[in-house]
Amino acid sequence: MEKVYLEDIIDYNSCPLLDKKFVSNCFEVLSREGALTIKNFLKSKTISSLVEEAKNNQHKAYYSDSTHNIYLTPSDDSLPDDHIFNLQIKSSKGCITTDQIPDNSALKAVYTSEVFKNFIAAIVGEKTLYEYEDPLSSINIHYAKHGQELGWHFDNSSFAVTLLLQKPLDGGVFEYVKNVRNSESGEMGFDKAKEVVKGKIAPSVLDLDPGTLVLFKGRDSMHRVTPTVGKQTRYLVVFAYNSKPGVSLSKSAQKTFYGRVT
Ligand SMILES: O=C(O)CCC(=O)C(=O)O
Ligand SMILES: [Fe+2]
Repeated sequence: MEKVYLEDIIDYNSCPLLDKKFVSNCFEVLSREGALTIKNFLKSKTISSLVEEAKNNQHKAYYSDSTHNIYLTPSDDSLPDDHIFNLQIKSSKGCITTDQIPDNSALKAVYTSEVFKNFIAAIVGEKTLYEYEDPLSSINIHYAKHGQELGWHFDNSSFAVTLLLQKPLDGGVFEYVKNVRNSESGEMGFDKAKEVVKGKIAPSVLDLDPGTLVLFKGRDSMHRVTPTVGKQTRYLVVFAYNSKPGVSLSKSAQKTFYGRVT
């Protein structure tokens, strides 16, 4: 097989991932802002081939239409129905999994490369990052068609790495409010979360173009993606890592996100 070179996929001018100064600046921005965007991370020829690949695999996507609370946990019966903890939010999307992405995809070359893993680890302050043990959860592509959206939520994982491949004609905007909750201290941030949901706190908006890499501290920053508007589906890649080896996504989470378990 032909050898894949990272520098043919990633634009090293926009993202000099071996440059110590660039990496420490990324670390500072993520710590301060709760989010970091790197524009033109992908070379333009990589974007077009990945859009083509994502389009070719879209028919395999599992579409889910669900309601959930902002913490992505079951409701608490001891709290009133109208409590922010029990407020039900709607989300809908299509999703394909690692095993549905071709082995020769540039996405797998980036995700598995030591250089990229070390780059992400340094920015999020981890020593080493590990792939998911199960064959579904490491790389996902999300598809949001007209009207589909991700409602307000906090992630289960402390950080997320995403890569936008195709932007919709309108909508599909990533909005967030940083540090609503403090998962380390156990502060749930009920009052602030209520204000976010009611639109009383203006969220920050990430301006994303195809090829932009995003790192995001989603466990404490509340976020959503507004409904896609128009005929062009939003394509978004999620790279998921763990700070420990041998971790699989729980069977119940696999069922919810992917409609199947392994
Ligand atoms: O689609 C995005 O930009 C964010 C995705 C997200 O928040 C999630 O998968 O939890
Ligand atoms: Fe999220």
